[in-house]
Order: sequence, then structure tokens, then C-alpha cells
Amino acid sequence: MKAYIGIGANLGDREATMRRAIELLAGEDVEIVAVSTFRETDPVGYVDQPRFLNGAVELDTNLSPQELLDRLLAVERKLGRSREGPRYGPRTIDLDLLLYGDAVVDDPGLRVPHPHLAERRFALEPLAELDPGLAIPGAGSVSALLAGLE
Ligand code: PH2
Ligand code: MG
Ligand code: MG
Repeated sequence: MKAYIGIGANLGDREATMRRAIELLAGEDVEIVAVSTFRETDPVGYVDQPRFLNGAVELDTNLSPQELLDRLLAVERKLGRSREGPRYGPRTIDLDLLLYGDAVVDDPGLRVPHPHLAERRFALEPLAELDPGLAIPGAGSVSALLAGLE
């Protein structure tokens, strides 16, 4: 299945950590198909923190959405991600499951498409770079959503 991951960091050597996360993600049952460029973004949600570096990764995977999420969380932990601190606050690495084919999942602990994807420029722009026509189930194409954000 084709899946898209949002990747971000705003502490430490952001780019090195993000590259390492992508290396760790690749392996049995996960093939990295494409990686967007990484861009500087202003923090959203909790504004008093350093700027982020954000990107997106296209995967081809045999894992289920839950297994893929577990893999993302394992890579975050391996790279020293702390769950202390404020919600939406600073982090060394953040890996978010944005899209899993055209699946819609609404379980406790697992929501796909990512519940904030359609309103977040920092997530939509790198996706648009990989595929502007990409459809977000229930919300339209990535490029149409970007055009609608002020
Ligand atoms: N992630 C958040 C909260 N705010 N802002 C930017 N610019 N980039 C992010 O990746 C980000 C954020 C929660 O995960
Ligand atoms: Mg996030
Ligand atoms: Mg996250």
C-alpha cells in the first residue's frame, strides 16, 4: 500500500535527525519511494518555540496502518523523542501517518487521514511537491486544499 508520512523536527540537528529517521523507517515491509525537500516553517499551535524543518515521505508498505504507526513511534523513541512538555511543543523528531492509500481509520490512537492534515500548510506543501493531485479522502486534492488556505 502507498502511504505518506509527515516528518518534522525543531530541536537539535533537525536535518540529520530527519535523514536518520528515514533510514530507520526503511527496511522489511517498508520501501521509501520518495522524499520531499525539507522546508523551514513557523511553529503552528504552540508558537513560542523554535522554527521547524518539515517534509514528507512516500512509502510502499505491507504493514497495516496500526503496524506502520507502531513503526513510526518506535523510530521516534529510538531517536530520543521525549513525550514530556506541552502538546504541540518542541521535539527532536515527529513522524506522523498522514495518508494510507485511501483508507479512513478512526480508532482511539489511530486516525487516518491525519486529523489536522487538511488545515496545515507545513504538511500539505511537501505532499504537493510529491504529488499535487494526491487526494485526501473526504477533503479533496492536496493542491485544492492549499489553494483554499489563506
Ligand atoms: N508540529 C506540531 C505542532 N506545530 N508546527 C510546524 N511548523 N511544524 C510541525 O511539524 C508542527 C508544528 C505537532 O506535531
Ligand atoms: Mg505532528
Ligand atoms: Mg506526531
